[in-house]
Amino acid sequence: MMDLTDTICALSTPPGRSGIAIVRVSGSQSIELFRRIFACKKSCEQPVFRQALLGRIIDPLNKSEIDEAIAICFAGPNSYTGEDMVEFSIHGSPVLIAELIDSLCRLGARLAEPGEFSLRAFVNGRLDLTQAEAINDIIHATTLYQAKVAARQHSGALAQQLKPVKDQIIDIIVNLESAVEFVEENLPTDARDQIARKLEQIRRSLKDWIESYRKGRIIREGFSMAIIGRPNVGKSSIFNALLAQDRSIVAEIPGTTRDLISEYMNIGGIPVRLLDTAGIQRSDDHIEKLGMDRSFQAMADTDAILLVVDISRPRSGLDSELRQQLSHLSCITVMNKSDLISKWSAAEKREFADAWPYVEVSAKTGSGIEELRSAILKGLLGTDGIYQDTVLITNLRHVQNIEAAEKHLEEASAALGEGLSEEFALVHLHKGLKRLGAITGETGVEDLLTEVFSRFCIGK
Ligand SMILES: Nc1nc2c(ncn2[C@@H]2O[C@H](COP(=O)(O)OP(=O)(O)OP(=O)(O)O)[C@@H](O)[C@H]2O)c(=O)[nH]1
Ligand SMILES: [Mg+2]
Repeated sequence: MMDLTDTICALSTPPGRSGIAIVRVSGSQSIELFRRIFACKKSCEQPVFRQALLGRIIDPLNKSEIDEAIAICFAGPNSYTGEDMVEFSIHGSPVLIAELIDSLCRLGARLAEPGEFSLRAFVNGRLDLTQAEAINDIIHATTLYQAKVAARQHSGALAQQLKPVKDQIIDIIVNLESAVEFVEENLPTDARDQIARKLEQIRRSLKDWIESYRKGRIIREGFSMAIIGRPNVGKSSIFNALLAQDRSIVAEIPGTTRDLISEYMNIGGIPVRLLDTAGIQRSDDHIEKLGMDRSFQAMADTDAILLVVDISRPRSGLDSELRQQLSHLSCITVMNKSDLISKWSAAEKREFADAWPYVEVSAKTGSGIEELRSAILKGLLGTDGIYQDTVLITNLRHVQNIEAAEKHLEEASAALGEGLSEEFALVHLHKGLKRLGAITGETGVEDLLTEVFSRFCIGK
């Protein structure tokens, strides 16, 4: 475990050359280090906090100037980490950055471990765990939508939604504890029923969150989608149309695409790995067969499938075979070449798509491609991807804690239903509450209960 009492320093901007680089220092020695390394016209002895100071970074060994810089000092606890902090903005030259960091370390600072600034912010109560995790998600977001979802979490949205649920559990615990402490007999049946109903309601909220994890994971990690179909139906053309670039080779000759081609794109702010595949047909050609094996592999591995058919040609047995093979999955049927006269009747189209959504497109003219994007989002998220106000669980650690909490509430409910002593239910309620508290990294659930109980007068 790292020593959280040290003063730490690190480059906070990306390594390499840049106009400006920011080196941050945090810990009790920060201001002392600032005094020893920074020279400015105004006295640096008593820096004004939160004000940009123009000055020079001085090498502590030979007193020579390292660079002109701007420094901002923050006094704890009103800083990102909650400790005294200094931010130096210097010219973004790797040699200058290395020299400044070396000098800070020579004067007693230590290089920060990854995430240590945020860890300190958490330990010092500046952030809860979900907010700290959200910072990481914001930094690693590859689309604006991902960044927005993470920003909501950073603003404490998840913690806010958890709070009323935890309060309700605390309420139930308080009722049961007081029954155990102060009532001679067990709780009457109708009081038990009332508690069971409340527990049911809480479990429903938890289940909704667990359900939202699938969507949340898609937003956080993106998803993969394979374009599947017979040769020549226009898979590569649709791939290119969705990417809005000529990435895959398109030709009249069936069997043009022989290997998987993958490319990243962004649909409604969600990163998507799109796969163009070799057309599936009966073939004795060795290379074609290898290509098709990869198409089948892609069908098994991806999160979503677009099954493409060519409606300018009569429906073929192979289309139906493929439809049959994929029937256990949820796909989107893409009826391509809608710019040509359709050889499929409306009834045939509906029957083929069956329970799947279908979109008519023309990869050639681009018509229907936007509808296809919306259908993809709807298929995955159940909405057209427009930013919703509800909290999505995007993190595995969060969902695991919620699942565990839900199980404990179920056990508590069962114990009450079976007429067991209140203590059995209480054990599970405490465990469930602890798991919800673990999401935000809360340690003081017990303290909270003590506080709640302190409000009870003894005779009650
Ligand atoms: N009229 C029309 N032609 C299209 C459309 N989409 C594709 N094509 C044509 O259909 C032929 C096959 O297109 P591809 O995109 O190469 O088809 P594919 O499914 O990738 O074929 P393979 O890679 O061989 O399996 C090409 O000549 C395209 O120009 C469309 O919407 N309308
Ligand atoms: Mg192709």
